[in-house]
Amino acid sequence: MYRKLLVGLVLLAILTTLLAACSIHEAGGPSGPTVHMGNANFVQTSITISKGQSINIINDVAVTHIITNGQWVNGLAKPAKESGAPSYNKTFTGNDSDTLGPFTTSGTFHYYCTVHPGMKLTVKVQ
Ligand SMILES: [Cu+2]
Repeated sequence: MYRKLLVGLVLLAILTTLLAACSIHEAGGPSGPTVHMGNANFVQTSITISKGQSINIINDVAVTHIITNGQWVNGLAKPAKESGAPSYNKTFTGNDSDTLGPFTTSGTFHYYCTVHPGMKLTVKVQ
């Protein structure tokens, strides 16, 4: 009986410590290049980064975005993966974030949202 209680308390203590560590990390915000998404758009449509960097993709709204390699051309979805582009296929479900990269090859790479026509991001790596 007391043993179970003790185990429970220890587990609770560990959980609390982990949660506290996580919240401290989030309070600092993501470091490095960051791109935000709105209701049907990337807030900034292009970003220039250095070789080896990754991009924090942050979904600021309660909207689903499916981001993958390719772009919109004249209203048509054109899936395509440039040579050297990190493969990406992520479903954002709302108010969430993810990391795109790292980009290890210099060049210009395109990503788009399959849900929202015209929603695309150009990544320039130098
Ligand atoms: Cu979208």
